[in-house]
Amino acid sequence: MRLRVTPRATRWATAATATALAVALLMAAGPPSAAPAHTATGHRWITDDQGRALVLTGLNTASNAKSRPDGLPWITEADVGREADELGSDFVRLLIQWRTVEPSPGRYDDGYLDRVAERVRWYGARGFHVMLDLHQDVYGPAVKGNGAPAWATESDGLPVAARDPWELTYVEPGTVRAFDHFWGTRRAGRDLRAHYAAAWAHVAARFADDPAVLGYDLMNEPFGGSVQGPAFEAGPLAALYRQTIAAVRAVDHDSWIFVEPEAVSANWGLPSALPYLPDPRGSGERARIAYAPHLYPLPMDLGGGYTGDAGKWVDRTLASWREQTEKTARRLGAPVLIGEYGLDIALPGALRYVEKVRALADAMGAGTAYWSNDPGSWAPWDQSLRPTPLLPVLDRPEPRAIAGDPVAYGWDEASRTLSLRWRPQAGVRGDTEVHLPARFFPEGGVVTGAERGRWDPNSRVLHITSPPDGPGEVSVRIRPGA
Ligand code: MNI
Repeated sequence: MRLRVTPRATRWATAATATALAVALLMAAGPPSAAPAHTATGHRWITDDQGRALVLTGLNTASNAKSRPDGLPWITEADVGREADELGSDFVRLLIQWRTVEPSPGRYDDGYLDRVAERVRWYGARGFHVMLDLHQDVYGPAVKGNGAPAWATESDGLPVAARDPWELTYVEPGTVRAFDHFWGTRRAGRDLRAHYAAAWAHVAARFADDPAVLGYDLMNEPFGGSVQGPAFEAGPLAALYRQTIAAVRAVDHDSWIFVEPEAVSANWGLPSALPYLPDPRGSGERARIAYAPHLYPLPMDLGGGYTGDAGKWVDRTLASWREQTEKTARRLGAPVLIGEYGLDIALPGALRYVEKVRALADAMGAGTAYWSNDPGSWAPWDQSLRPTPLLPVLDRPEPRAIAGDPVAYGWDEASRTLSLRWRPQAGVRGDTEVHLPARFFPEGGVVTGAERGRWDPNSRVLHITSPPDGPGEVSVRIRPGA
């Protein structure tokens, strides 16, 4: 399997399998359980330590951490600097691996966490927010995937053949068995979930007081082995999340905890049955559980571009993905972050697709992490670290932090206008900050409306201070300055 800059499947032979799986999952998805009365029904936001709503924009860094023995991504500090200067990211989904956190049962490698912390400092020095992602695909290296250590892989000697496309390795007998033993759904055995939760507690204790670390993505693209759909999400997956949330909260009261749905299904815009997950730090506005699903429309998994009939199918997927994501987020009382979206930018219509996803995220009030920061055909930089045509598309005018309750925001390229509305909230400190790329705002931006803007040419951020006794709603439009 090729894990680095993962190529999508190109053979339509897999379409039948994938469609059958999708139909089976659609039929299996039952009605979600009712939201508890204390769950917020309005839109929730990921907030910073000043209470500002964050619109996070960045890259997944990086796929090659999956396969490198040291479990670290390829980047140096200079690459983080390039990302800040050329791309204008303020967020990173940083991949870490269970195998390198806990190389033998109950023994943690703090040297590894030191090296992760060093990378967190590179980002923190440039004002980024970091989300740590305990990544897995296809369970772990012992069954031809990445993530789990060999000691936590029990495949009962069943075979695993590496399949092309790599996603099919998920359904090899040994891989399914390893997942079943992890989830404890086949027989009583070693409690691997307790190890997983304890490993997270160890990581969270290390980063609880690190101001650059916003939170933790508990498991990348969960897969249920032989238990699928609602039985998996409302059963063993929710149980693992509750156990891990409790373990993290025992050492870290305030960081955001991100949960993902079962990947196959939710990635394609199908329903998730993930239930409400209480946060021990409090309910309603106090809870800091966020929902971080991925977005990979099936026609693109099958190697299609954003064009023709496949393009129409992609548009339908985007609409159902939004509807299902918002439904699940309401049930969870959680803000949304698109933890992954991405594609080979050589595919026809690829750049239009990326613009479309970003506009969708703006309309949903969701942050985005593009997959991925691995130089090559999926990335904003090529193998020589020269910008690809994706870079300017990703570097889009965007609010970063909003000092109140956002109402709406969006970029209109035709009129070169970023519009932004919010309601100031008591107790929220700091400015509203808007990132304005040089491509559209060579001389910075000017604000229309009662508010004043202060342009910082170095960070390319416009700071907007709203009057403390301002109106109920602030509405500004930002246009290129002279
Ligand atoms: O496309 C997937 C994906 C497809 C199918 C399955 N199963 C059959 C369980 C699981 C996942 N994932 C999309 C991307 N996510 C990883 C990293 O998290 C990337 O390498 C994939 O491109």
